[in-house]
Amino acid sequence: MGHSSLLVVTSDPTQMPSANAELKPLVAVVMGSDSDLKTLEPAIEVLEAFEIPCEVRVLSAHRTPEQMFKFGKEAKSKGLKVIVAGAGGAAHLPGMLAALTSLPVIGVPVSSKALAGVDSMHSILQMPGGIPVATVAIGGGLNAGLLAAQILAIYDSTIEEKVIAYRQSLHDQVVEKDKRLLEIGPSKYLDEM
Ligand code: RP5
Repeated sequence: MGHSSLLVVTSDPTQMPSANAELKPLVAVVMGSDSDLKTLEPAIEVLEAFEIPCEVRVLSAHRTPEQMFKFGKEAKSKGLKVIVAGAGGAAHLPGMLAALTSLPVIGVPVSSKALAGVDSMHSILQMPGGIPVATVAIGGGLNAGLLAAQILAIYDSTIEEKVIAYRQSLHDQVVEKDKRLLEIGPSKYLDEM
């Protein structure tokens, strides 16, 4: 796994802990099927890059409801602080987990074959009053991981510094691109892309 925008937070990627490191997980990244893993991968990557221990699970609201229920009921007492939950189609996992725990749940709509993820988005987004799920864009794994980090950053200044450094790196990349575009013009720039 690797993401160029994240290089700012560690100069040596080999020193990054794995997603399922020995440390007690603070974030859970859960998905309805292993077919969702590609979509959730950027969330796992950014949490790894920020050195936030996380637990990665496949838990289906429909195929393994008992496992999902147990996970949701035990999440808080295990020390988890935030749950990132991705699902596609009739995407009930994020909402069901939100119903089972008071921890914040960030929902990631996974793009579906039939409806390009609009079904997933509506399933995750349209929660009844009282049981919120913070829903990111269709396929928005990266933002889900970042939002989880930002929630933890409220009380952890080390994580806050990493969030700020990450944003600075985004800023610097755009400034650099603008500079290059001005230097060589759009047609040469496109040739280089
Ligand atoms: C949902 O059904 C999963 O979240 C997944 O996005 C979708 C399809 O699952 P698979 O048939 O690929 O296992 O529960």
